[in-house]
Amino acid sequence: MIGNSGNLLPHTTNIFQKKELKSVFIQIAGIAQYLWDRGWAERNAGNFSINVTGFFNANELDRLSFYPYVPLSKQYPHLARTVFILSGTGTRMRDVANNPVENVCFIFISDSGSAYHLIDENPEGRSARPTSELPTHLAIQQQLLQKNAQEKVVLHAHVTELIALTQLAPFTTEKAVNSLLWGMHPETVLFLPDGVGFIPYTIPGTENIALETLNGFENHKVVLWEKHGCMTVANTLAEAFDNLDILAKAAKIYFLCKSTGMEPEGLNHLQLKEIRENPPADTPIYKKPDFSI
Ligand code: 2HA
Ligand code: ZN
Repeated sequence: MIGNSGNLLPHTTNIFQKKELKSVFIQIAGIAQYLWDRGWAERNAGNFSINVTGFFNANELDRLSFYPYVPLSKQYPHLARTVFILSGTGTRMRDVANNPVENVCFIFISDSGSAYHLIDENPEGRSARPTSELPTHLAIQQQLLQKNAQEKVVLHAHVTELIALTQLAPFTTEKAVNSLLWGMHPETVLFLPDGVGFIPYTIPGTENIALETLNGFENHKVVLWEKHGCMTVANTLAEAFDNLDILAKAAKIYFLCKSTGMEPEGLNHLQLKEIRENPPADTPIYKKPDFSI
């Protein structure tokens, strides 16, 4: 890392205390607590990124380029001059819940998109560094911007129920896992009509998993990482949690049924088609059905 630390924004509010971001920090604390409570974030598991560029004006963005400069191993041209809040590497989700300011970091992507500036002005005196899954987060965030998508949040968690599902050979294809998840509860197809992408086991934290995950997000809002966990994109951290919660519920129903020694019936093709075509009027994020999967 090169460059100065010190307080380089003497006449502006500390970035961690920017009042417009207060509600974002409240949501970070709340969702981190849920992830810990659900057992989906053991030790330092799980991470997230939130594109908060919209909270800054051009002058504020200019000042962020004075902070320590950290080269990236890959260039992200579409992320030039964007600002992200990221969970810190090695931080525990339960600590993020108790003290988000101390356990997240802000980065500002350089003009060329080949480096980031770490906004190391944490008022608690310790600046977290970005999550080990930074390459995947940046790749997905760039894909979202390129698609002009509304989603600003990428969340990774070790959702136990979904990891268990990917340990079972019959569910290690996209078709099989979606068919199972959709069949277990009507709300799965309602809220996740495009289903999930499935990435065969790959080493975490690498450019390779980033690339594979990117492919999965071409057509899905959630991507399962075989035997590891899942990644989701959403407008807010709360909605990102909802996506995982819906899927965990479906997987749990499957395991509960199996624990009786019997096979669940599942919703049939016609029942699923009916839900896709006639969603309840109050379904908040229903989008046009896509029958191509
Ligand atoms: O943040 O979950 O995949 C730690 C992890 C890496
Ligand atoms: Zn993980």
